[in-house]
Amino acid sequence: IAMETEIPFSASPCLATLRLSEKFILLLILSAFITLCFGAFFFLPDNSKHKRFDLAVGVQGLCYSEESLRDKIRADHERALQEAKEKLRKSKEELRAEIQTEKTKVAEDLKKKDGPKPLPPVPMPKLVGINDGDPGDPDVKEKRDKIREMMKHAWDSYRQYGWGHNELKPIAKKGHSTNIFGNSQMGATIVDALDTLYIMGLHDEFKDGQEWIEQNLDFSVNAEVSVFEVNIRFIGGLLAAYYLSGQEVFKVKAVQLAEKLLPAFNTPTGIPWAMVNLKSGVGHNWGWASAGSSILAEFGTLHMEFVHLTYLTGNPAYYQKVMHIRKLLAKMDRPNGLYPNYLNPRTGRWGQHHTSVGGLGDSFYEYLLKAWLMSDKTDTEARKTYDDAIEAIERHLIRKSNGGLTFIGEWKNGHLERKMGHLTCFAGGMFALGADGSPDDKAGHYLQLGAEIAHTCHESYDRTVLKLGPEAFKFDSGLEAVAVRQNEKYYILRPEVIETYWYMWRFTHDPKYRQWGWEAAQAIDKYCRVSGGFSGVKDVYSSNPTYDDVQQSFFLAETLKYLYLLFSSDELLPLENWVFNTEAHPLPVLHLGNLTLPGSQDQR
Ligand code: DMJ
Repeated sequence: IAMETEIPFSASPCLATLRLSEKFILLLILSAFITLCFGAFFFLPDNSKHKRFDLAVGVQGLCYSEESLRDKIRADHERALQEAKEKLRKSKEELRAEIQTEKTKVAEDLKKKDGPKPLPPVPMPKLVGINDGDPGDPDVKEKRDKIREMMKHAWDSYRQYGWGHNELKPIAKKGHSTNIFGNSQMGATIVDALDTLYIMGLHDEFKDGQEWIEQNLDFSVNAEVSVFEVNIRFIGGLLAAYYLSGQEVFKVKAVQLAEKLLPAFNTPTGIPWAMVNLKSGVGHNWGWASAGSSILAEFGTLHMEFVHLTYLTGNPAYYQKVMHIRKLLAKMDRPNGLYPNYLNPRTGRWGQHHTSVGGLGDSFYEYLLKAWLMSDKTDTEARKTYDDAIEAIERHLIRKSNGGLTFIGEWKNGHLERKMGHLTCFAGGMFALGADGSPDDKAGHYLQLGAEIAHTCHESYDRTVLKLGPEAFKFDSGLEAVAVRQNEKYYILRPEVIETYWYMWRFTHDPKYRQWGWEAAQAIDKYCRVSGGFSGVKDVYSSNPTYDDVQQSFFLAETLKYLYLLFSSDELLPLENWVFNTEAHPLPVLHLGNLTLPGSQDQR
């Protein structure tokens, strides 16, 4: 009773009149009812529960009304329909290639989860002549020291104003990049310059570069890069730095980057796209290239680096990719025996019939010869392909001008254009390098051809005001070895002419090649040197030229390296043991007669 009076139900006269047991039963019924209600809510199917909840919230004006929900569903359906339509518009091959890219990506992600696998140890090829190269003669040594000083100025300026950027703007004194590197900041100059620093004995600078690479060089960037440029400058540069210094980091980085390039090969034909996004693996071609074509000099300049990658990793994929390209080309008809510069990776058909030994074609021929040399002359298929290609080039593209200058023109739809590019000048060195081993004992002929091209290219320098060569020069209407159009009068620190002087020097020891090289070095130092590095010039025929304000990475990789080698003894990087990639990165000869590359048996 005392309890009764304590019960706060006193507010309700009805409850207050109930007995304790009756109140207890009432409480029990009430709690059973509440449990039932909750249970019913939880056992309802999920979607109706959410819908009710959403609608309830919607009613309060917070989220969706029933109508907006319907709109949303409709929009979703339309989007899905649109995507399906787009998929249908793509060809079967494109879809297959896309699926393949996706698959590779998933496989790569899975691999990454397991962590990077250590690379298998492989025997280091014999490395001969990787330091010194003292020329003996004090006068030559002085010239060599001057080239080393120029390298130091180029490097120090980049170190100070452009560090980590791809290239340098030596006038504005800040970093620079071009579309070949996408929007990446991958220190192209550092990677390209490493081996030059090494052979010049600039070891502190080399270490500085190595440290940057260890700490900063990352390829998981959302950047669309040129497969060719990244291969010759980065993979070539890293591999050469690895072989010269023995530092594992360079090999590891080269392989990481190579993996990022592989999705570019997922095309209907296996001919790679010109560009690939390093993050997504999606590839495509340059908008300007004949009807969506890939470029001969780009997909044809991967062989040396990819063979080395297979050698160093034991992964046959690299070798197989480049051999596939070779086999595909071998099966194709060639107009007049010439290789057109454009090939469509979707259809496997040639694009515009334009053949050149300069831009768009050049290093394809170079790599055929060098594949043979790099295999210790065992890759006779490459040699034969080179010989056949050069024979057709000589027949259709090489002529003598009225003034007696041998030049290599360009073949455009059945017509010979009597114009030669600065880029084409590398061919003098190539002919000399390929002389030994040429068919029908024509070694003398090819050495002579190399000398004639070197002479013509020297004339193209000598006939300017600055004694530097223009980008392109003509051989008609009385004009010989001079640029006619304003937009062909520039010099952007290119190496090809000096490259040919160096090869000619190695094969003939004719002092004129050192003389010509020295003329070029002095002209570069006089007209291209500025306080912030070295710059290209816009008009080699003007005594007061304007600068283009770019210090190209190949100036450090190639131009200065070839000059340094020209004034060194032949013991530095002998050509019997080293083959230079097209960016002047030396790779050792692989004695493939004594070893088998993984994947090479399947190709036969
Ligand atoms: C370099 O990147 C390479 O030599 C390439 O093969 C073509 N030319 C540039 C330098 O001119």
